[in-house]
Amino acid sequence: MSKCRSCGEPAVIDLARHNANFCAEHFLQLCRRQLRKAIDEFEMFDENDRILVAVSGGKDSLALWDMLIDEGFRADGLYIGLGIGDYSDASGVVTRAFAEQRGLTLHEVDLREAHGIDVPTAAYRSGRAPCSACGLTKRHLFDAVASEYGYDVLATGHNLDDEAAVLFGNTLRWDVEYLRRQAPVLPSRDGFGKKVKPLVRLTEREMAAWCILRGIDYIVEECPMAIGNRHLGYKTALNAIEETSPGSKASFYLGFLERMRPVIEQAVAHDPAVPCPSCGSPTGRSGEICAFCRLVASTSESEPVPVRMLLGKQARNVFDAQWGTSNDR
Ligand code: Q46
Ligand code: ZN
Ligand code: ZN
Repeated sequence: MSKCRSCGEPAVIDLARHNANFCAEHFLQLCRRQLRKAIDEFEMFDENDRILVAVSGGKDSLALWDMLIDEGFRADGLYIGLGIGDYSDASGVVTRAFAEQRGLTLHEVDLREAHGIDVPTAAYRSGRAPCSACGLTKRHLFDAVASEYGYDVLATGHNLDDEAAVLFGNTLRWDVEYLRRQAPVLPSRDGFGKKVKPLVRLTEREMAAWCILRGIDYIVEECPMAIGNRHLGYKTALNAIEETSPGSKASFYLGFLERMRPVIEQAVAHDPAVPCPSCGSPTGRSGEICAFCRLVASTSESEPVPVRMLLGKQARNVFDAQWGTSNDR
């Protein structure tokens, strides 16, 4: 049996990118160190800040919330009911259970109750890709809730795999504007809090292991809208590279940040923020109604559209196997 690099006791995990094995205690310690390093290196927040963690019920966001509390930070949760069929219902259940078991504060927004829309319906009626409608909705609600309750920082559970996959996609398309803004920290703007990604030095597999070792129940299924999408394809490609060349993913993304940091910081510092005349959220352009308000205005009167209607054949098969075949799902 392999031994822990730090103490020589039996190991519970091998981490090829560190070329080492670890016991539970020293693996958790390594995760805490990587978290701290990201927080300090990018000056994300300190013990005085009030942090709002966007939690989805998945391993990354629950692990992040757990780690921040464990490290003594003041962190509350925000769960958004996106209306993505049974997936959303199940993710709400595990998120609430996590908060209740630990006596933590969880804010909740149900998109349909609060704004009369859900992600599948908004995507279908507006012709937007589901993740695009979802992304702009989440960004809007993160800002709105953080500013309503006066949080200093909004933290999301994006990990190294996520960020490397986004970087890979942006690089394949040479999307310079996105590359210039792919930062683990977006500074606060006009009363809207800072946004941070404290897990950028930790992988998806490490976060799953964190949850298992800490006894955290999380929703294992991916969001059905993600099945077969480009982003997952980029992750698969990077995993294949990582397999033969451990550490490639980290050096690709963290190397990018190291070299591009001055360019990125300058780009995000000068992003314009003009309030939307309808909801007050920051938008890029003066006098224009923001994308979220336009989405609500154009789709809130529509009949709900089931998730299955938005899925391609392959995704529908996976979805049916996970959640059943009823047409109203
Ligand atoms: S929840 Fe939303 Fe993700 Fe589902 S619809 Fe896409 S963006 S995949 S993180
Ligand atoms: Zn050990
Ligand atoms: Zn608006």
